[in-house]
Amino acid sequence: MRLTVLNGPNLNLIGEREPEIYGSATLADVEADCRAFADRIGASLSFHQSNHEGVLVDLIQDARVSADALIINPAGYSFTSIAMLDAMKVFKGPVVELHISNIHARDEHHRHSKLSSAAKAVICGVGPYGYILAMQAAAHLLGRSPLHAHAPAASR
Ligand code: DHK
Repeated sequence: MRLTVLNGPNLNLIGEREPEIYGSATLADVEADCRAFADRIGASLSFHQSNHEGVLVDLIQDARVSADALIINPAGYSFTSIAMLDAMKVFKGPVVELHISNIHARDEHHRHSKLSSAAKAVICGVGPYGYILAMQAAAHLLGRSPLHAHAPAASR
């Protein structure tokens, strides 16, 4: 099982940036936890961050051939990027959209993600642990849940 985790703009600064919203873990801490969890569930992990929309579009396109599931925290591009939405729609496997904060409880600029319509699942408000939940969700949606509890729902 091949998982790709993509991080959008300013997520390279978590740990330093608005810690009351995003917590004290750095993106390197998050990546280390994701790698440890990937090992535990027998997944390979590709983990990236970019501040540039076009780079993120390229990475989403690359995931078509390199990943079985895509986990994406689009950060500020959640609210603006039709280009990322279009790229996500081409990805055939499950897409899990993730936000560290609960975007629904935030100000008007951070409330409505344009990208959610291309996601199979959306996780938000759990803090950096949301990355682990998103990996679990992706494994489950691929029928590879470590818990074998339920079969995934058939349609997006
Ligand atoms: C991260 C950001 O950078 C914001 O632009 C989003 C998201 C929320 C997060 O919670 O991970 O609004």
